[in-house]
This record gives sequence, structure tokens and C-alpha cells, in this order.
Amino acid sequence: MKRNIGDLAIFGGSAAFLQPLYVGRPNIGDRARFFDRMNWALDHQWLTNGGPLAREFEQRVAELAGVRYCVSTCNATVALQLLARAAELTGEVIMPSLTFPATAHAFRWLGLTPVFCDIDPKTGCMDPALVEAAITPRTSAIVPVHLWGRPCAVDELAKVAADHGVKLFYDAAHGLGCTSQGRPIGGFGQAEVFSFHATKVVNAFEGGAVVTDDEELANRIRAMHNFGFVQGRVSTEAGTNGKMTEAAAAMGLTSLDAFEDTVRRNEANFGTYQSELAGLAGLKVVDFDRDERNNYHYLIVEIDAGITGIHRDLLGDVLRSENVVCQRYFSPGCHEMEPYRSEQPVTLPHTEQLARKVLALPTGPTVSREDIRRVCDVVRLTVTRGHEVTRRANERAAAVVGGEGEEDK
Ligand code: T4K
Repeated sequence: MKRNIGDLAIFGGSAAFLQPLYVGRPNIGDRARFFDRMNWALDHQWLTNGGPLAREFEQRVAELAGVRYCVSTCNATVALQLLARAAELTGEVIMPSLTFPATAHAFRWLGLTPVFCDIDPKTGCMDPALVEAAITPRTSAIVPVHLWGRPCAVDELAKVAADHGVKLFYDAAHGLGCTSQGRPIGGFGQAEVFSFHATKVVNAFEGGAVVTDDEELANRIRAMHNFGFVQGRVSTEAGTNGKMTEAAAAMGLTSLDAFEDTVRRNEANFGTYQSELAGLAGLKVVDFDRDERNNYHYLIVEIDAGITGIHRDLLGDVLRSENVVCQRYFSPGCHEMEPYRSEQPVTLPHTEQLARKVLALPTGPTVSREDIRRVCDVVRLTVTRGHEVTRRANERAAAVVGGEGEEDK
């Protein structure tokens, strides 16, 4: 246990962890089961193009999402693009800036214009009133993000979309297994997109899926993700190659088998973080709505530098020195990154404020209660002595700059 700030690794103490403790370790599940599935695929020499494992994966994702159709893809970025093409989007697409850049890039890559909308600071998701205000005659769709698996204001957004005759598609990359008013994420809007990247609550190495109840949309996406083929090798329109391989599906199915266990462990970890960090002025563990089903996959803390005297970035540096590889999900917002920053400068006060404060800490089945206690030990010491840690870090930085100056002479 570290008692003094001199014990922190950033100031010369020994690191709390010998090996890096990561955010987003893959949830692999039963390795033997994965190899069984791989052997089955190899034995049958069927490796891709809508094989049986990909079909089984789609069925299980559709069940979990409570929808009729699921088209698996090579990743969620391509899934968003397939959706945009299949729905014939044009012009502007309204979306949050507080998200992974893939949300914006997917549409921008197709020549569409992402229009960034500010969030409701209470939820981190887009504020429906601001979405409505952002609609123009060029708007063809709204793409909200269920940030960190917290559902958006789905009823209000559905009303805005219907009132203005624009499409509503959700980026549900974080939302697998979560609900809003008891209804699973996956069934909102005309379609939703999941990610099964290695770092997600269910992983397929890389993978994604479009889920929907719209049969026509699903069929069109299925064709488009296989070069535009419906039957045989005659394309019906310009498609692409966005298919999920059988190896990815084998991983996805195995990770899905472990899903309930993963969520249970995430929830227990969340409880440990909450109790270990309770009562710490200026630091909040972002909560989940306990009346809903949550996957507890992203453990987010908000640090208020005005109260703690320490900025989120310095706390991040302190933790990384201890071998705790935390992540700034999601900072800066997309509107502060290129190409958007130069091409369409905009100010989003709530997004900017929250993006400056958030930090994702390690969780998942491979992170033990003892690991969390040690992480929180560092966080508590650093935050309660925030002013002192900041002063000392500044002094050290000044000394380094001064030292470099001496050498330059
Ligand atoms: N929409 C939203 C809202 C998203 O968050 C994302 C992706 C997308 C769309 C697009 O989905 P995909 O097209 O990727 O399916 C990671 C993921 O690459 C990205 O998929 C994810 N969001 C984002 C939130 O996180 P990075 O740049 O942070 O990844 P990386 O490689 O730095 O890894 C993050 C952490 O995970 C590290 O602590 C190390 C650990 N890790 C990573 C990999 C790849 C492992 O332990 N094992 C691994 O295999 O983006």
C-alpha cells in the first residue's frame, strides 16, 4: 500500500503492478470450445462467405438483441457504412462528438457530413432537443451512440426522427446485452450496429453486426456485404466485402458463451470500484441505471480538477507509471479532431467539459478484486493529495526543461 506521494512510481517509487493491467482485455471464454469450433471449420474446409458458424453467431446476437435479423460483418465501422449505403443516406448525419472516431469516420468516408451535436451532461448521450435543433433540409439520419452501454433517450429521439421524417440508426458498439425500459438495445430505431472488436464485451477478434426488424433493409445489407450478390455471382448493385469469417464467428460464439459470466464479473468489479472510491471528493464512478440490464463493460470515472486539484491527464500519467493502462474514452471529442476540427469548427460545451474529465479504468473477468483494490489505492492517494501531486509534477517538469536548457548551452 502506498502511503506517501513519494511512493508513487511517477516520483520514483516502485510500480504497483509488475505487468500492465489493461482496459479492454478480450473476453475469450472457454479456449477448448474455441479450438473445437476452429477444428470443425477446418475439418469442413468452410472458412467464410456466410458459413454455419457466422449464421449461428447471427442467430444468437439477434436473440440477445430481441430482433428478427442480424447480418454479421468484419467490424462495426463497415457495418455502419453498409447501413448508410443500404438506407441511401445523403447529406448530413447528426451524431455525437463524444464517441470513438469510427462513428464519424464511417459516414465521412462515404462522402456524408457528420454534424456533431452536444450531449446531455447527465447521460453523456445526445440531447434530443439539441438533435432537433440540428436538423436541416440536408439531414438524412440521426445516429446516436449508447455511450459506454448507457442507453440514449430512445423515446425522445424516435419522436424527433419521426416528426422530421429522418432515419434513426444507433451506434450500439458498447450496448450488447443492455436494456432501456426493459427492452434490449438492438431493437431501437430502424437498425442498430454492434461491435465485436477484441476489446468489446463480446469479441470476434474483429467483428460487427447490423441488427434490425426491417427485412428489406437486412436483405439489402446481406447482399451488399457480399459484393452485392443475392443469388449466384451476379451482383444486383455495387457491394463490398464486409463478411465475418468463420474464425471470427468461432471466437464470437465462444465469447458469447461466456457473456453472462463476463457481465457478472464486470458487475462485481463495478461494485468493488464503487466501494473503494466512495466518498472521494471530486471523483465519481459513473453509475448505471440499476433498473435496467447493463453489461458493466466500461468502468468510467469522472475527475473534477477544480475540486481535486489534479487534472484527468495527470492522474492518467500517474496510473500508467504504475502499469495501469487506463484510457481516455473518449477524449478529445471527434469535433476536436481532424478533419472535422478544420473543416467544420463548432463548440460543444457539455461534450468538451465531460471529455476533459473521463477516464476508463481496467475491468473485465481477468481483473481481480485485489487488482482493483491496488488501482484504487493509487487513485485515492493521488486524488486526495491532488494539489501536491500536481505541484510536484510541475516542479519535476520545470527541472527537466531547466536541465535541458543547461545542456543546450
Ligand atoms: N463506434 C463506437 C462507439 C466504438 O467505440 C467503436 C470502436 C466503433 C464504433 C468501431 O468498432 P470497430 O470497427 O472497431 O468494430 C479500441 C477498439 O479498437 C475500438 O474497436 C473501440 N471502439 C474502442 C473503444 O477501443 P483503441 O484505439 O483504444 O484500441 P487499442 O488497441 O489501443 O486497445 C485498447 C485496450 O485494449 C488497450 O488497453 C489494450 C487492450 N487490448 C487491445 C487489443 C487489440 C488487448 O488487451 N488485447 C487486444 O487484442 O480502440
